[in-house]
Amino acid sequence: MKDFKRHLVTAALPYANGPVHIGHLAGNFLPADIYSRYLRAQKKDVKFICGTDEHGVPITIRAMKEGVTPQEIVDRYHAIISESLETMGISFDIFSRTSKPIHHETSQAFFKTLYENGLFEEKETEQYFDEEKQTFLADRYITGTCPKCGNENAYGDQCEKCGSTLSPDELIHPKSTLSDSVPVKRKTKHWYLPLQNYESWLKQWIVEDHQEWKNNVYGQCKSWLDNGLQPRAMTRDSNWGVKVPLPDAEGKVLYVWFDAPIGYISATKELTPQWSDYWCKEDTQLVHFLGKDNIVFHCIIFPAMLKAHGGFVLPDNVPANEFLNIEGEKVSTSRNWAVWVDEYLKDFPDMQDALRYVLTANAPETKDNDFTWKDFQDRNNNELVSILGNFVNRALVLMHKLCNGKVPPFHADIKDEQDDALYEKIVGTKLLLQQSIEHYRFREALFTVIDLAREGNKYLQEKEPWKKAGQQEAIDNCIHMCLQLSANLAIYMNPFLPFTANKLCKLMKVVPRMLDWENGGSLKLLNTGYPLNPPELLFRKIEDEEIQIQIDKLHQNAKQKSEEPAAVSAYIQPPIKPEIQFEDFDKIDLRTGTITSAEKVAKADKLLKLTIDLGFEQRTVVSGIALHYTPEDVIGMQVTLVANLAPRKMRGIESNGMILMSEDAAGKLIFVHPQTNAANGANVK
Ligand code: B3M
Ligand code: ZN
Repeated sequence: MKDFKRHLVTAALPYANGPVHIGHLAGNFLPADIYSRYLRAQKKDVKFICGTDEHGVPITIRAMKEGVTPQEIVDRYHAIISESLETMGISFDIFSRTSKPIHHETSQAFFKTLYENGLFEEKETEQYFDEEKQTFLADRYITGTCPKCGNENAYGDQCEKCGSTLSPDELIHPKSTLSDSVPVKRKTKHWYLPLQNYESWLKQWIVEDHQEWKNNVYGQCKSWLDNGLQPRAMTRDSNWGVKVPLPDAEGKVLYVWFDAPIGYISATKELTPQWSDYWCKEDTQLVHFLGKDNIVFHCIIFPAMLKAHGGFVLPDNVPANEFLNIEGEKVSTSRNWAVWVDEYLKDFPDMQDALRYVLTANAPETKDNDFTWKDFQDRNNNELVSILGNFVNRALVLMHKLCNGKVPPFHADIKDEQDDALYEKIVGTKLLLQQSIEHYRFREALFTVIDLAREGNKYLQEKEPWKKAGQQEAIDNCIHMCLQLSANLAIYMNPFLPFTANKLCKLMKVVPRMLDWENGGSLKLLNTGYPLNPPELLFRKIEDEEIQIQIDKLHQNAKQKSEEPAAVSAYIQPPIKPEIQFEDFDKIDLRTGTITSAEKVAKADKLLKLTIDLGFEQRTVVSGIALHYTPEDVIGMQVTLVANLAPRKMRGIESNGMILMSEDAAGKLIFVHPQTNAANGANVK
């Protein structure tokens, strides 16, 4: 590895719109943690940065569905996510959140620098608009068919199926996720980053200078660049997010993928006054860990922003992982087809390392991979328990049984080739681990650790100290080697299985400092004659019943979710319309009336034809409430009518007036009518 002075490791900021699942661990947090722990064990200067991503449409959609504020959502899930990740031993130096003022200030300052240097293109364009919800539709507010892969549930900014980055205009048959309606186009102004201006630089920086990046990352970036870059809006119409720091930007916020990556910088600022050493000095290694759906934002858009701003380091590597499927199916939070980390921790308390092990062993490092509970049980029982745990336990048990519970001396005069071979393996493993970890091949690294434990079992089996009664020196040498090997295994497993490494330190009565990487390969980690604690099992077997419970739970949860009432359509308070004078309002003539007849309008699934009794006349009104009410529902209902609205033809029927409707948090239309029965034809003022 190039000799960097300091290391900045980031893990993609999880949206604070729900708990984290094991796919997040496997794809993003675990590899970042393994890498950070490895660097720390080498006593490198490391800052491991993360936090929750608290803006953007995923948050507001969740808030709308629950009828609460976005702040309530992000407060809830920031707490759940940080608790889950901390318990899993993801050792961030800071886990911040992008709703903090320091992040707003940092993002706004970043935006202002680009703006003041004239690096944005200010454009008024036609954007999709939901007339029913009175809001512009960007990102996840709009869905449609992906033009690249045909996925019918692609979003306005991204297709989660093929990872393509999209714009709403590219969607085929777009529709609003807020009201299911077909959106119209409306003018709005935004500030665009002209990515095409950075295309040749990005080609040089990635295609020429970073050919060592993982194929899945390099390939996606190259195809992106080969297709040519377009200007990308870096602001949105919303009232939730980092406000655009410009005077003529009321109701506009920064695009979440503009502010979120700046969250790495603001969190570092929050962590240390020396933040600029990490972000602005060339001898810092910046490594971004993430899932494949975030590659373009971390390899193309954020680097272009950093380049435009100037003065920041660029990522040395972006070792993105692919996706982890569950029991052969893609993780789906909407179908609740996921293994939630907080639930795992409740069902398998103190078994963090079992999950860390299996998710690393099965990590989707080069292709999508699959997690099954059966495989989880098999790897735990056949690898952790039977190979690693079994070897250490035999070494400790035999020490207590054959060497009075103390580390026996090593008699060099009877050292043999088996001892030499095992020592070579211990030293060789350290070099292999360094190679694998520094190339972000964590699965390979973990298998190297297990292979070394296998060698220990083989060595024990060949030496058979339990059959060497009367040959104490031979017994001493064997147990001595096995104990020194156990100590080396603690060092080597530590980045992957920190809980077990620390448990092993306690059993061997050594301080955690022994886990420093430089101690790996030594046969002097445990002092001769030193008493060790009584052996304890490092891992426990997982029984079939436990696994069956998890499999049933997964299917039951998914069933429940599908039985749940369709998620309520999103609700959003539309912005207040421009101010009017009282005289304007006074022109409207509002009356109460009673619906005396109602019928569906042919070939118009949203319309009902109503007859409304105003006392002094019967009025025909066509109303768009048929998706919410049947004719039977509304007969006899008192309504408030706009009585002097110019007549208009709807599906060939002349409609004279309009009834007033509001809606509940679920987006269901509800009548605005008198609290009790008013006289038909009475004024409403
Ligand atoms: N929150 C997307 C995601 O959770 C986004 C990552 C931001 S990293 C700056 O997949
Ligand atoms: Zn697609």
